[in-house]
Amino acid sequence: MLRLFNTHNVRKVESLEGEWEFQPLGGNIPEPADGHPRYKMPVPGCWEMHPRFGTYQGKAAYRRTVEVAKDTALRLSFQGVSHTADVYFNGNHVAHHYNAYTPFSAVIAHVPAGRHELAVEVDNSFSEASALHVPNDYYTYGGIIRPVSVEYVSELFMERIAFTPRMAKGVWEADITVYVRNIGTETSSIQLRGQLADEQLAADVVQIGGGQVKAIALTHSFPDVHAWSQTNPQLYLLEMTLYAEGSAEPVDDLIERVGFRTVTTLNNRIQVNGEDVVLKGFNRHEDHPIVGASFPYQLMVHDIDLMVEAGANAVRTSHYPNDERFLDLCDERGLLVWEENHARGLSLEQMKNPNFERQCEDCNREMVESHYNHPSIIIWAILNECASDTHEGRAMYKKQLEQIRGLDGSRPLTFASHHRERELCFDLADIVSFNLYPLWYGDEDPGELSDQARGWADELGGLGKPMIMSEFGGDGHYGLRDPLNRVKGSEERQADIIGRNLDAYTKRPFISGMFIWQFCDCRVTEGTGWLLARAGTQNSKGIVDRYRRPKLAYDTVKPYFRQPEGK
Ligand code: ADA
Repeated sequence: MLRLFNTHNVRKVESLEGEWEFQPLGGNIPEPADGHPRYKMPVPGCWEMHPRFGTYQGKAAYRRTVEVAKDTALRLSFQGVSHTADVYFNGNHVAHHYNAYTPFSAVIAHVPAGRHELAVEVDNSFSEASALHVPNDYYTYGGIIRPVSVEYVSELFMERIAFTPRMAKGVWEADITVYVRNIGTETSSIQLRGQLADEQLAADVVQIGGGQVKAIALTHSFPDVHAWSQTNPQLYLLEMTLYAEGSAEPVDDLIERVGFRTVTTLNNRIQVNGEDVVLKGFNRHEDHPIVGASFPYQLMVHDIDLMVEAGANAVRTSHYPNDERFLDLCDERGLLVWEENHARGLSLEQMKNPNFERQCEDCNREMVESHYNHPSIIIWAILNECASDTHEGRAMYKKQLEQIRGLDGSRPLTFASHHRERELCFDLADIVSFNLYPLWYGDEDPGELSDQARGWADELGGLGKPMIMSEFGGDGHYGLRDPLNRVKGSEERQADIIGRNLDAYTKRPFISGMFIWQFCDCRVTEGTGWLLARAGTQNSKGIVDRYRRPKLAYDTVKPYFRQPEGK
């Protein structure tokens, strides 16, 4: 399953899900003398699922054939390869991509009918070349972890659609921009037509030069549509079809699924469709003991069902862009999403890695462009707990927030900070967000600390801005029960900590959101130093364990999350 809805009727799309040939390259795993890969590996999947490669970090080659029925141009679409990919088609290098969590594609202009070889060299090792995937409090799996597909495209096709809804004098309108690519050598005249709900859309004839991409914009009113909201997540299919000028025969099509909603931050609060909301939910890593980071649809559903059952109305994609199908589910369920770029806890020294800024800016662009149309995403964020307390770090925060604002002016921006009164970047964001762990990393009272945090925000550039408690919680080792002493690490203590945090935050009107750290326990990098504090090489602050078995804290959450708004 590539998306939770059909994206094409004209363009032929084939999933490349299945068993690919697999061969680790280097490391202490012998390579076959005949050069023929020795193993088979499911795609999508993490190679850590294989009994021989549970801890393998390094390079590996995936290989399969692709049957092409007729002469065509192909677009290879990769939703996520962890963490660096080099793609070869019949031995020719056609794509390079860094970052496990954002999609990329490769277009091959002239492919004759017949059998072709597709090979992907994947690398999940840590090195100077990788500024974002570093030893960390989550695990960098290896493999082609998200879906891959091959699309038959003509010389002219639609790369993407950006849908921006707004309310104008009580009627929903939308700006729709279609990015059309011409991989031919000649200039072509094209026309776009489309429909959404019962409205027919049409753009004027446009010329596109050979090798160019053209953004074709149209604006339309939709008087009869219903808003997307948490309680009524109304979705519509936006179908665009591309024609050569004067022809009735469609050349290409692209179907997006959209929702009409607005997000604002007025008077210290966050609004969806003008209504104040308080975000109550979880930080969720894409991590599971059986599938690693490569989630099948039903396990995504299971996570969302557990979060909604606990009363959550929001989820933070800590600390990277998520699988598009998970976001599709959030669109359908009315779950509000804080999506963020890929970074966790990078020091200024790490931010000075010569690859850091480019890798972040690539991630930001790919995240916003590929996930732009999800109504559930109401906040973009960057650089969790990085060096926003330094002037050099501030320059990078400023540049990235401006980049994202330039890509999308319709959503508020934030970043999660743990720098307290040393924070230098609150003035750059629309929402101020704090990662604080009262009662776990210190014995401060959650209420007093959040009052103090509001003070820091007001003094440091966050005055009048909504405030989110973006992380709080504590370890709770599944099965470690201690009803008498309730020592740190027991389920009882974790429940107590989360309960006291929620009790404080739900009583404070100046808090517009709270995300428990974290939804599920997750595997972390086996390391030294602070990582040694992760018993069992996992972060055990989930309110469910890695197998999604609820801990005592799971029930603690319910009365606070299910509390009616505004109480
Ligand atoms: C930080 C970080 C999280 C996690 C958490 C913890 O706030 O943002 O990713 O590492 O600490 O468990 O201590």
